[in-house]
Amino acid sequence: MARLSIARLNELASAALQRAGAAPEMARMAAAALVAAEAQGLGSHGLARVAQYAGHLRSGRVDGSAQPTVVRSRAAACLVDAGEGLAFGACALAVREAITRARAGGAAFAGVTRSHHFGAAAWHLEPVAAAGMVGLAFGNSPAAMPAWGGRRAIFGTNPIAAVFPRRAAPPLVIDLSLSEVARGKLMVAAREGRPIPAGWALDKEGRPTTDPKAGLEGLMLPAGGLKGAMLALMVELLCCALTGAAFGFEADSFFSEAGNRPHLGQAFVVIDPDALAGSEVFHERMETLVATMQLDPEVRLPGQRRVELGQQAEAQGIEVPDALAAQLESLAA
Ligand code: NDP
Ligand code: PYC
Repeated sequence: MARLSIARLNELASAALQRAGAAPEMARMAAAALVAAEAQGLGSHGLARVAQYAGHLRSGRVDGSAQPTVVRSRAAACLVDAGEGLAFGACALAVREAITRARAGGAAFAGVTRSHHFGAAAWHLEPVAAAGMVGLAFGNSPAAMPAWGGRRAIFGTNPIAAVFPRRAAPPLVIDLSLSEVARGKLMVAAREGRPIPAGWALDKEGRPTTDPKAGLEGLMLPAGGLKGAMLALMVELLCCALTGAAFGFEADSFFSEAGNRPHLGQAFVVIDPDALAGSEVFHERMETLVATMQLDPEVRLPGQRRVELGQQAEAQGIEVPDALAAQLESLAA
């Protein structure tokens, strides 16, 4: 294992993406998101994605010079075109727009179209919590799960996230894929030669498997069965029907360098508590629920683990497997 500082990892990831063709700002924003995910213990959406994004930039699946722009706009809603670039600049623009519009109108929806992988969904909501507002994020991804009852991959693993700000504590952050786990966890298990628990995936013949490579060739299982499949359907419609983006089944897998420009969609909702019961009431209600949950010492708050790991990584750097560190160095060199 190599221990590298956050600053060094940002330099390496950003250099690797620029070398593959990303404009400096696009590379910087993607690197910051991937390094933060790694720091917060989300290896499935962290440094391992640098090589994947670099491959997509090199093969033309991503336009490294794309400039996200607002292409449609009304008071409480807008649409951002990511221009086939990496997703992070487009999502940041959408979230900034949604915060401004929610401050004026109480709530806002911002969609993103012609986009790519947006990493860990909750990353995009940090500015929402910092602005004292509630945020929701949704994203679709290349098909990996069947519609309920089917055998063919139609929906992505389609993450959803929510942030709820707190006055004297880090926000509550809920962030999950609608498959039993993120597909990236199979990618990490395959790289480390570890089996996966039964119940995460089926092989390409439709049999339950504990082999991550077989699972990557097969299907992911929806979180909680029928209910995860219904939520994944809802995310496809929110992110694509409203924005014009491509459905999961229209996007080629991210796990191969070759393929189409995925044209995925993302959606963000921002709500200002002041427009409803008001901030005082919102914070009183939040703290009452949190305190009640914490009466049980075995309960931990979602998001807490990420904050603790992130602070530890800031202070001590991150341990990166030698092979991954060598891959980053070579992509950046
Ligand atoms: P997990 O199953 O690891 O976690 C899901 C949620 O449950 C998190 O909010 C987590 O909080 C919380 N949680 C887990 N255990 C506990 C516990 N014991 N007590 C309280 N809360 C708990 O997530 P997934 O594998 O489903 O997803 C991982 C990441 O992958 C997410 O960031 C997601 O956005 C991303 N993803 C991105 C995709 C894309 O296309 N861009 C596709 C799929 C996933 P905590 O973080 O604090 O552990
Ligand atoms: O981790 O589920 C996942 C995922 C889907 C697309 C890219 N990553």
